[in-house]
Amino acid sequence: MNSHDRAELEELGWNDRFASAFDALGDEGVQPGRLSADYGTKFLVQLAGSAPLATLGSAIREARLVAVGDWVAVRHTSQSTEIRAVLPRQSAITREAPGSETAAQVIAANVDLVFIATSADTDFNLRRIERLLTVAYQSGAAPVIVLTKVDLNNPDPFEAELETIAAGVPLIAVSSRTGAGIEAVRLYLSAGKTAVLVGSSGVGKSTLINRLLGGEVLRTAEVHKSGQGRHTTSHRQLLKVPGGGLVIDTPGLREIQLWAGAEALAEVFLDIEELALRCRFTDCRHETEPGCAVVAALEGGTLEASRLNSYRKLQRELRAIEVKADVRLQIEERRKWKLIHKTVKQHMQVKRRLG
Ligand SMILES: Nc1nc2c(ncn2[C@@H]2O[C@H](COP(=O)(O)OP(=O)(O)OP(=O)(O)O)[C@@H](O)[C@H]2O)c(=O)[nH]1
Ligand SMILES: [Mg+2]
Ligand SMILES: [Zn+2]
Repeated sequence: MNSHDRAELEELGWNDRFASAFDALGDEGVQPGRLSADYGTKFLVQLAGSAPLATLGSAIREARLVAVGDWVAVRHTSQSTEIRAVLPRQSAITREAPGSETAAQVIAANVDLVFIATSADTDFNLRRIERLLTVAYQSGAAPVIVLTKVDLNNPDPFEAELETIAAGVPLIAVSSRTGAGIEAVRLYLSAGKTAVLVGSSGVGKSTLINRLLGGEVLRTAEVHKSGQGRHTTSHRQLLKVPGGGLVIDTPGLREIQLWAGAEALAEVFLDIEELALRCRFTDCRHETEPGCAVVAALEGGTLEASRLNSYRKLQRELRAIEVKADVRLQIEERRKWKLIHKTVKQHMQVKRRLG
């Protein structure tokens, strides 16, 4: 590969790890490209110098094995372009595939940032943001919350509510109508870095991307009270942002089914996890157990019942999809640490009392 081609691929997110995975294929007849749109049976692939429509090679066959954002090896001739291999992913946003028990569906591959979009209007829903945060943490990409349509309402109360569930997560208030916050979003994008926008249908994901691109590239539509106009974006698409960076538009998820590990859950619900450390029993279910710190916080008013409910709900879902033994192992491991922390704490207390 010449240096010009390499520079072009780097703008698309190519790096040394992808390069060595590609070299390891040992196939002279293929070149690397990034899958930038998924049309079901055809896929747009960005190569150095061109962007042909590709089909799946016989070694891949199933469309669900590739996702927008994937780096692929293609055989490209004047007659056809065929995807021969998918390079190992460095991160992926996944959700449980509809109708399937265990298969995870990849929403976007090789992403560095997840912009969680939520609008400052009646569609605002903290529980949904918690879910999306969990999905983001699980993916290996960093979350950023984007509060959209702030021209419609005063963003302060929305921001205050977000603060209660996502302290420490960057938050940007934007209006694609007035242009407020768009440059702040752009600051998160840099050459070769990929961001994905997720959030309900109609929150203004595509409109925001059009703003970043500086033109009406993506179709957007008004949402009527009847719900019509929802799901305007029908396929996932990766786009290059002028000035650096890449962004993936996704259709508003109908149901973001949780496909996240226990660790991600713990990160989103740190407050509850911390309370749980103070329960008398390490396997406390925070129901009727004596000495339960979670129930105490609930009664004392420092923990919202709705927050505990969504924690419980996510935990149940997690248990339902927790099929892999390694996830169970992680939980066991966490329990062990919890015990250790607890003994250390007790030890310190005893020491303090004696000293
Ligand atoms: N007032 C206001 N309206 C906005 C803003 N951004 C988007 N909209 C409107 O919200 C509607 C939905 O916007 P889209 O960008 O299509 O929403 P989306 O999130 O891409 O929706 P899906 O593709 O269905 O997932 C359109 O009518 C937009 O004009 C904004 O900042 N302020
Ligand atoms: Mg859209
Ligand atoms: Zn408890």
